[in-house]
Amino acid sequence: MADIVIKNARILTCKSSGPKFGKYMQELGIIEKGFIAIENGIIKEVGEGSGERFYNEHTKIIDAKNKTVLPGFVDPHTHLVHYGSREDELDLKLKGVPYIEILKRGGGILSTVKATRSASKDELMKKIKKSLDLMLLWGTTTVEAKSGYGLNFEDEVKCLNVLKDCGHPVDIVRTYMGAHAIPEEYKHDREGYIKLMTEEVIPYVAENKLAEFIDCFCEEGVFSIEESERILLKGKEYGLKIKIHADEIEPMGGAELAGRIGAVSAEHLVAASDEGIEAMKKGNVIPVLLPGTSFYLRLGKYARARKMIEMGLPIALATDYNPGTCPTESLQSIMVFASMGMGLTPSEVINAMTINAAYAICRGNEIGSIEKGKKADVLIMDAPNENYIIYHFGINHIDTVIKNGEIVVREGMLCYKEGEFTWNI
Ligand code: IZC
Ligand code: ZN
Repeated sequence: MADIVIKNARILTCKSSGPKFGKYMQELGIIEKGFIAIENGIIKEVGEGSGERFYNEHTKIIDAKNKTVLPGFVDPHTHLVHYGSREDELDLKLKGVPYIEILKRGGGILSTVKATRSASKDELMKKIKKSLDLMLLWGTTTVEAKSGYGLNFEDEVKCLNVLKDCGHPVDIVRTYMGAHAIPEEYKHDREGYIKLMTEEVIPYVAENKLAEFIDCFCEEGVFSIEESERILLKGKEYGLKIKIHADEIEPMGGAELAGRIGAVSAEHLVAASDEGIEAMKKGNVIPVLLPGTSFYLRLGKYARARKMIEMGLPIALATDYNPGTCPTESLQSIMVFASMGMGLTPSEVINAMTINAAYAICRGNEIGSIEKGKKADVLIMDAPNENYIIYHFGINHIDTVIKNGEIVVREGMLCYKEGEFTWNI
């Protein structure tokens, strides 16, 4: 018997036993008129028909006629935990002052560091819960979240603990990203800051299981290739898995580095070279593309997604939600940039935000598709098909969100009770 059965559904299962690469990114594993039976937070069965054999008097039956049903979105790259905002930089940005120049003047990341350091754990918690509610409302059921606005020992640990303790229905996968910028107090002592990370923070974070991944902003004017390699490999030595901000603005060779040191994913890649893409393929690195950031930085170009797909890579997409270069929690907004900016089809976009995004955070066996035995993270969208979701843009198509088998959004409105969700993955 099932707790919930969704029937009359056009289901995009996104079924796959690994990340979908190359031409397989076109396949959504569609069941035209099917059902999903959910019990104890898990998908018990998926198939054609209405699943009557799973009904009893307690089963909640949801009729999804004329709607599209798909896996909960997975956002594999966000800077969720931060305080304050940076709308005051909009003017500089529009006047053409480059992002890295704003950072060099003590703005950008460093202004968010100031705000984050002075915020209490409670204040940060309140802020991230507001963002997580928005994510849920727009269909995101699992999110990766990086530290990187504390930069000293105490505030990095504070931010990772906020993520760990927040108890929101959206599952959070934590990444330590002390290598996001050199903090003001180490402006003349880069080596001192790198030592703080590699000798004190990384061992503490790993031993206390505060993060599962390590990430580094490998960029001209931020961390060099050599520094990034040293920091990321120290994390690996302590059991953290590697992610890297690679070739976002300048072609630094970050993609090549990702391939060489066994990164799970490399992110951004707007300026990645052919050799870099080749190295990622050889090293089984998942490219996580962030087209909302290209748009918002007014770069005038996007990562070469089509080329990566032609070369047989599995692409994932993320928001990059952060207060500087992409202040949005909405993956549905990112869909439009992925499609209109990079030429991805709706099927490719949906696979990139579900099954491939799940693999980009090493959760491909649990989430990212609608398959028997996986977590019941399911979206019902008020759209007749996948094309419509991108075609009618800038609005929220979510009707219902089911997270871990619980209905948390109904008719586009939040309906979970605070305090009842305490799990974390
Ligand atoms: O706050 O500017 N790119 N890190 C790397 C960011 C953007 C976040 C920010
Ligand atoms: Zn980022």
